[in-house]
Amino acid sequence: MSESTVVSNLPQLDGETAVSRSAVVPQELVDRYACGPVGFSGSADALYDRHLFHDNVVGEESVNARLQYEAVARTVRDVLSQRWVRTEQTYQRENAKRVYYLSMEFLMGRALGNNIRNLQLDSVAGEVFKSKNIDWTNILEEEPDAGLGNGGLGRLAACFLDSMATLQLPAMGYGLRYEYGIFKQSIDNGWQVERPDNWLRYNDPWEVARPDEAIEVKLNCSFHMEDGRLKVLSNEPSTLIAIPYDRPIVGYGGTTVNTLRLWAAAAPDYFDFHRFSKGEFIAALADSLAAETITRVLYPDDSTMRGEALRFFQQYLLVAASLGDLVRRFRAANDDWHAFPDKAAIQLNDTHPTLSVPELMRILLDDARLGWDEAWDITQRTLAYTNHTLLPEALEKWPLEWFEMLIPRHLEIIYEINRRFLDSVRERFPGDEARVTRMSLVEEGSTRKIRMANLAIVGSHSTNGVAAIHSELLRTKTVRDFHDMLPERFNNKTNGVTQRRWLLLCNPALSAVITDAIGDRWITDLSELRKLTPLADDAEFRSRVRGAKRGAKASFAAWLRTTQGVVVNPDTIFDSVVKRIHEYKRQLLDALRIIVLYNRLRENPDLEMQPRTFFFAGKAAPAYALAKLIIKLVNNISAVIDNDLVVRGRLKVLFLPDYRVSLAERLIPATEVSNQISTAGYEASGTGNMKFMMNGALTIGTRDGATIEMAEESGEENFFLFGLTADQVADNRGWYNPQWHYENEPETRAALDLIFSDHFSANEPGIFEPLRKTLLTGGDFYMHLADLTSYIEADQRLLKLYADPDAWTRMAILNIAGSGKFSSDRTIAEYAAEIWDAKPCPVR
Ligand code: 26W
Repeated sequence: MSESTVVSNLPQLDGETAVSRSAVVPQELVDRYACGPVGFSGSADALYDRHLFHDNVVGEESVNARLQYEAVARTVRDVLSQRWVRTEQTYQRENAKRVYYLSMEFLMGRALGNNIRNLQLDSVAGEVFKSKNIDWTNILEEEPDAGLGNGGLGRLAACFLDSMATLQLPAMGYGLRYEYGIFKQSIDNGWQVERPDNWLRYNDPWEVARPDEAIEVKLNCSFHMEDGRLKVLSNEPSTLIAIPYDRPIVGYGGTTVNTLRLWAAAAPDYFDFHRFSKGEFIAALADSLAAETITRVLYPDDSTMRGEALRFFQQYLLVAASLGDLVRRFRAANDDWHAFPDKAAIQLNDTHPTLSVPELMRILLDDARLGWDEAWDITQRTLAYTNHTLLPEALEKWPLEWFEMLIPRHLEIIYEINRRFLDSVRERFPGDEARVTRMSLVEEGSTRKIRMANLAIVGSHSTNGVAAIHSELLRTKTVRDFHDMLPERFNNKTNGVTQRRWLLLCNPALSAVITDAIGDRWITDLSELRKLTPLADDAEFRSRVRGAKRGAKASFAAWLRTTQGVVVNPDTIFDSVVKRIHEYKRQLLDALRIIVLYNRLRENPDLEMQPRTFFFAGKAAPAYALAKLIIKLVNNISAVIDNDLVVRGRLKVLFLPDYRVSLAERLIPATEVSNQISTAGYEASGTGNMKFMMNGALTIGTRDGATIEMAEESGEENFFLFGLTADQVADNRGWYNPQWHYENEPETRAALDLIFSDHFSANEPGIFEPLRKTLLTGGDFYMHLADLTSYIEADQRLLKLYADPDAWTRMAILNIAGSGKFSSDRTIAEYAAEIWDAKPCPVR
């Protein structure tokens, strides 16, 4: 293949041509190594070969799929590397206002397919694969998912990076380079088993270490290892080093390549110098392990805030390193500190990076030597906070003593912020000391704590929820006192997902059907999908959409058979619930629905019922015993149904282990029924719901999170909504009695009795007893039983529609057509305009 093929597939930048790129290098060297310092001047084949044999110093006999993957990825990185450099050069030259997205989690998934697609290198890559006899699908499988996140919040951050690059915003993600991402889940005898996710075992071809840009982080304590555990010595100040590892974020079209900068903790070279000189050379070096421990592993909890000091250190490291880095960048181009809010917008992804408030104040007070009022004004105008959960148990509160031990200066600053803030509360609400206590940044009690959400709201100019109902509940319930006082700070930004990964990349067949019908502008403007509305009545188009869905089901079934030896029938209805396992998300409600259907078939084997396959997938926090029991229940139901001759072939339940981005990319296109069944008022937004919708699944769900807005967009008549509303849930709390449903609803009772009779646990009697407390005697906090009957009713309506393929597909098309609002491009455009005041800065 010629070099011009490769180069011409990328949009040319001004003054940049294939010739001028290669002209920089003497032709002799180009010929010998076939790679130049600017762009690349050799053919892609040659680049690939060079990486394949030279990077890992191997001969032909050692080549395997992993090495091929690495070589392909490095070749792609060569292609984008100079655009990446150029992107940063442009931002610097223009001194553009930057957006910094601070997040403890980035659930990126795989990069190779996405980068090739966004660079529009598909055809070039195809040629290389052909000429090198590479099996493309195998190669993609070699890339481990970058699983640096738990679930929705981390995946949202990843979608946002894609949208910010595509919208050409001068944006950067800051996170931590965990050596171990979210644990790998396997299932043993129905139970979840966790294994470490050693995703960096092999060289990661995407990351670029930049030790020369390391940041020193000063602490008021030091660390060392004792019996394999991290020990803290207070009042012994020390320094940690944060080393940045950059990953490219390729915008669609390949012009903008932004950066995700992940920090790894390390000990400085002079770490524990006295111990070196006292002759304890080896011991001191061994203790440098202690420093590296800080970014060793992602905390796998997304439900409860656990008081882990190491997590607090992680948060401080992220904040201190990122702010140190971005302030250095600001200072390199600006003399006047007052310009800071015009040059930087910092978004806090949940409260996890809230230490940014005192850290930025410290920088402005102690380093810049500004007065308090100026520093405070700059801090507030720069920072903005997104809340992602209404669950009180997930709201972060950190013990005051940890601040004292690690960052006493920050505590001093927080006290002063609080003093001034509470004065203003008293001024506004004289005599209302109860309110003052509620709003204080400090929670009194046996262990005093800092309330991170309060600190984030007070220290920023914007607080947003992630769907309309969620933002409303924030304002009226969760942080109502703050809204009373500072209403102008509150706003909503309904979540979205990137259609590049969640439609274009993961569902090529449906993408082609859509593009054939309305052109490809939807790839960067998802509202274009509205043009599909009239086609819902076009029989030819319906049949194409049906064909794409059928194809995706067949490929998913084939993949399950070859990779896990599981057989599912693509002629059954594919029905999915995939998300973290949590009581409020109510996977248990889905299990009860299935048991009701199962009972109907057992009672009346001649009953007509379309055959169905129910997919469950999701991880439970390792310490969340009930969530793990729910996984066990689903697996046991699955096994019992498989062995029951009456229902075999009509109902099948499958728990897919190790739910992750790359599994979602296969399952979502194949799904026909999307379950979004959280207790109304508890799911902040949901984003899986949107991915299913744009892939032509119909939603059966509650009026919660963004599902409400999805139904608004497509019309409620095209949704299967059921259950209590958030208001009804709140109003019924006082007198709700699950026992009533058990006593008065025969099918509810039969379903529960079947569980408690050990029908699904014949060899493990009694294991599901804890569910009795959850669902019956303990009050059923998430109101499963209140919604079960209406869930079944909605399900029956859905089955009736499925029996009419034309009517079903028509509705699916109307759903796709209504999904345009749920692009993260729309969400990011709103953040940029309404929170960040950030403008595109095209790379030149
Ligand atoms: C204390 C540990 C911890 C860690 C993560 C607590 C809470 C979290 C996250 C806030 C949980 C999360 O991922 N929330 C989800 O955020 C998505 C993106 O906004 C929403 O779509 C989901 O509804 C919300 O549950």
